[in-house]
Amino acid sequence: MFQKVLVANRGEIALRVIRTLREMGIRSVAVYSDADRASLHVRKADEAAHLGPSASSESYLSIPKILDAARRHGAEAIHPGYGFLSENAAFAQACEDAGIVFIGPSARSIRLMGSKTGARQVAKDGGAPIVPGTEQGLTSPDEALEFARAAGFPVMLKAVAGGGGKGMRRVDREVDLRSLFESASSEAARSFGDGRVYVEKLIENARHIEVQVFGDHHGNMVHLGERECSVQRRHQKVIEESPSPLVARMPGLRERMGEAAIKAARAAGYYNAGTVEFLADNDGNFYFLEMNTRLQVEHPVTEMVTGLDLVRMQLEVAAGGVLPIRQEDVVLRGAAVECRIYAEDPANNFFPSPGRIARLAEPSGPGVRLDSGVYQGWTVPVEYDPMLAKLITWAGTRDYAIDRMLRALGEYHVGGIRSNLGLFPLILNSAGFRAGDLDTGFLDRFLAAGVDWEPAAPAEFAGIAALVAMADRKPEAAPVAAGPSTSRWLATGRAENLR
Ligand code: MV4
Repeated sequence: MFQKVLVANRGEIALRVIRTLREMGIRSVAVYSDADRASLHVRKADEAAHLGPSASSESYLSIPKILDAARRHGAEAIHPGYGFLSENAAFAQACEDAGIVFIGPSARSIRLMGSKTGARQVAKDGGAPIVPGTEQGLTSPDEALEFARAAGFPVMLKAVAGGGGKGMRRVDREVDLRSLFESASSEAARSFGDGRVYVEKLIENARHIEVQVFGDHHGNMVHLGERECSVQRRHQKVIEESPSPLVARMPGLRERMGEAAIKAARAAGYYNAGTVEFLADNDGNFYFLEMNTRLQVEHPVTEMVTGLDLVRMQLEVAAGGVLPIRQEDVVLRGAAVECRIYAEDPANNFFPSPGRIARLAEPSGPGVRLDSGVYQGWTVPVEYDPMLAKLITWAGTRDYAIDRMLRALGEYHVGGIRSNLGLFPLILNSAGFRAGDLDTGFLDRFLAAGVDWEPAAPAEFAGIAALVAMADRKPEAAPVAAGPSTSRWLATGRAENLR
């Protein structure tokens, strides 16, 4: 096993990886930019290397700076986390060329799956169902028109180099095709430096369900069940869960999706952790969408239901070890839900809300896991993704996991900046979510139906703030049990109890 590993990332995922390294007795090397001098991942690592200015291009995206840090600190391997360089084939290759182990798939697998048409070809050749469409980029809108006439409208134009919905256009009518083709192509060229576009039949009201796969360097591969990721906004996931409520009620569907995922991954010569994304409809039809060649943000829900540590497994197989489990050893137990906590204002069109976290109270207790990258007094930088933390709950059933999430959310307070914490109870308590009746349009419809963001009266806020400040100064002041009609604020903060 490695003795020292560099974590080429920041925030909660850097901390997540550092924790498993500590458990395995492996020394950790954090990297950081100017904006992250005081960040938690730097404090928690055994060693830290400064990369440079806050701009990602001069820090977390700089291949030479990261390799140089690994060399200087004597790290034998690099964990890329998610985002940044995690799906950069050139980085994986550069690590290999430098004699440093990239903890992930081969550069070739990353490259194969990075092209969306290439990935469709690989998945199809491997025997996984794909959405009807073209396996090549199109040279003109006429080719898209030809496909659309044969397959029928609506169709979806997508960027060959795509991902995250960029360069993607829904086309409902023949007359719109040419202009939408041009706008998809120019957006793709701007976003990816590659304007190629292809076309697929559009799957309406689909769910986004993804399968976790894991392979070693000896030809062993397992799937670790699925995650339902349909609750998203603008291609940003908000709530994920495992098992998927749809898959849980469709006999045999998990096995069919799992086998299809393994087929797609095998066809790419895949090893380490990977995720195969599918679109699924309520009849149990599913289609390969793309493969993510990294550890994903939402991996904790899979860890909670399988009891596995995916980062430990990543390290073991990257060091040449044999996968510690076979397919028959994988048992999904109970249910797990994850809420992504963002520094953004849901009442103001989800505008990012960076700044100082003046107040932080974190949930804990039975079945609660908090993967957070922040602390009270820290300033959330403007330069990076505004995700603060992931709150994950596990329980024996989906309903109990949701109840537990509501309880944990009630213990969670973030002050000084805006967060989306207030949104989750509304979603989790909705009839649609409770019923597991989800698709990728769920959250847009929920928000469009109108959410009441009326803040509490300012006078009440001032009173609360005064009591919190007093409690801070007199922590020894014991609250007195309140009667049944007294609010929790009054129960713990009554001014006359603060002696
Ligand atoms: C689709 C689709 C419907 N039909 N393809 C969005 C991002 C990219 N990864 C693929 N996406 C979609 N492709 C066909 N043929 C609907 C989506 C889609 C979506 C997919 C996953 C998660 C959220 C989504 C939100 C809107 C649209």
